[in-house]
Amino acid sequence: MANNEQTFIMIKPDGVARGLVGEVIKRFEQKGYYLRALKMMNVPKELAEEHYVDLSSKPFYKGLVNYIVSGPVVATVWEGKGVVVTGRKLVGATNPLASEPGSIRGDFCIDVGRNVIHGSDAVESAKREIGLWFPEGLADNKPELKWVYE
Ligand code: RTP
Repeated sequence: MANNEQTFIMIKPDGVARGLVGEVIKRFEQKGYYLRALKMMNVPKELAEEHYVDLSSKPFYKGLVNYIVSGPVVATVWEGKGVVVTGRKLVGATNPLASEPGSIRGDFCIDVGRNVIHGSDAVESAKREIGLWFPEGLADNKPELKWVYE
């Protein structure tokens, strides 16, 4: 398993407004994952639509896009062994009422339409999303992580 696997994690507008940015970053950092990129931004509607294009036929799609563009988000890329699957565990189940306590959604939210955070669901979707949110590319001056891996 590659130590340089990447995932896209976005703190949604409710997470930013509620002051949960530090909490999210803390949880990924304390696990040992490396914060590879981070930016705070207002989301153009076209970007929100493209990010969630697979859900465009769902009844909640319009509301979902409106939610994502409603305020600033924090877009991040995290790197490390198994970060896609383990990142989803740190994030928790889509519906916060079904998310395990100890996960971010399990600890900090209630409604599926205000579930604080997004995490890529597969390595391939992570690649697509990182390309979409960071078209400028990622800095390549990563430090050596010699205390995390054997
Ligand atoms: P995300 O992409 O945000 O990490 O969420 P996910 O993979 O856990 O869930 P997905 O099924 O891809 O849904 C994307 C986002 O759409 C909103 N949603 N609303 N009202 C509803 O029934 C409903 N279902 C999903 C949530 O914000 C969910 O995270």
